Amino acid sequence: MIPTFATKSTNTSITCFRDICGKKTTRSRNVSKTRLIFRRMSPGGLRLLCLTFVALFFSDHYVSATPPSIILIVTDDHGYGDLGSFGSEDLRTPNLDALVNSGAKLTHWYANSSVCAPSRASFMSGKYPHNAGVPDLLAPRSPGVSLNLVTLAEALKTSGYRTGAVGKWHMGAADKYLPNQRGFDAFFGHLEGTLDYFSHMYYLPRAKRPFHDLWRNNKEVWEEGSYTTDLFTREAKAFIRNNYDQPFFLYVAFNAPHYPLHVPRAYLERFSHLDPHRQRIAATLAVVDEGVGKITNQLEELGIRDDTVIFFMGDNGGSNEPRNFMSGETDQFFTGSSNGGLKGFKGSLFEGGIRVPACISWPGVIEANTVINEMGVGMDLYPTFLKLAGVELSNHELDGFDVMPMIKDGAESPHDFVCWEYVGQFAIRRGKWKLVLNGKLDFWRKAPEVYLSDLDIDPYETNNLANKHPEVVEELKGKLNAWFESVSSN
Ligand SMILES: [Ca+2]
Repeated sequence: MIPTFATKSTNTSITCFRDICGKKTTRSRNVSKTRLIFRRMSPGGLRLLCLTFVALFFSDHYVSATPPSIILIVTDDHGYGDLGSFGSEDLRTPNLDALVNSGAKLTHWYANSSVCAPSRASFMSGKYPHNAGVPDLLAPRSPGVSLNLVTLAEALKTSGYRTGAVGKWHMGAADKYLPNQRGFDAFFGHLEGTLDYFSHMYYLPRAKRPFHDLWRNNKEVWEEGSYTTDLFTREAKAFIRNNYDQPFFLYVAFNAPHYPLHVPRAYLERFSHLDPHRQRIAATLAVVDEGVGKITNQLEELGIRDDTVIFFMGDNGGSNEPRNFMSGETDQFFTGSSNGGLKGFKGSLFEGGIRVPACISWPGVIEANTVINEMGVGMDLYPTFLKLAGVELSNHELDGFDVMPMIKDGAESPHDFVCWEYVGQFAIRRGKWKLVLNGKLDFWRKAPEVYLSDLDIDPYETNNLANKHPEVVEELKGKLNAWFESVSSN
């Protein structure tokens, strides 16, 4: 039950959502048959024949022959406005912009939470954070995504994919919750939510016992002095080189631009004209951008770019958390992130905390320069990727939907509505309406308790329409309350 704001509940459950828009589509992948034959006959194209037959068996997805490889690139605390292709005029992100322009730019893509761990748990499980067992941030060495769930990596691995994870995990660091235990053949990165970019020590304000946190599979490794973004790019490229002769799923989770925003001086100097906070974000993202360019170039060099789907998204909105808790800085808020004018920051359920830059690129299948303004959310990645892989979705209990019809065929969003809850804040978006209850602007600053916006005419949530449209408030409260009861019961 939603405290304070409860209205009469209904018996609606999240499983009903699927009944509303459980659409299927029939569409063949529009690729060159000659190229596909070549791919299958070339040394690099000796993909698993059994997967080819599996893919052909399922006619209602976009793959006509071999399932594509899938790369999911996630950035950390990346503001909606901190990308050239999403309106930034002072950052330089040519490689990410090229990726966005090569496929579909997703202007209304949401994270399932305004903080790291729940957001990631959702796309790894296909479920709302509460149903994934991770409704809140995870403390060090905590359990994570529920062990009774099949993770996205496990599902793809079962269907023949090689699976790799690089970068920030933060989906459970206790035994049994580690990447290699949750479906990844290979892992290189850190298990907790934040770390020093050069020493790779766990980095949290007032942490009494900092510890080292860099791992290759289940073994601790030491690369002190090497910059994490460069390490993760190196490892992503290596995974691709080692696995490109068969379908693979690679999860690349850059820890940038999460605080403490350490960055090599050479990159800082490129942006010396910006104020110090903005300079930090610009420099940190410049290294990420170069990494994305190197990863896509690796695909090109191996001749598999057209056979690889790349999905990119931020894990939550840009942050105004202090940059460096140990530096003696006294600024209360970091001012370097831009959410492109959206209201609020990381920690908030207003748009700035949950709407994130995102795109999907698949040359030859998704037209370049496509713009999708329909609503999608992180938990949709699970069913979308499984469908691309030729996996039957009816075998999985999911809260998300396959969004390829929305992206490829111009279909409406599969969601009648999407809900959020984060430490007592609640939000729901249904069509143009967005209701936030007990909302905050970040981790600290409160907003009016009941806040209704019409996103069509007011995307920045500047005008509270709660008093003007009480009937809409009550309707959305009812749906939100029913949703929260359904996820809380798990
Ligand atoms: Ca984050």
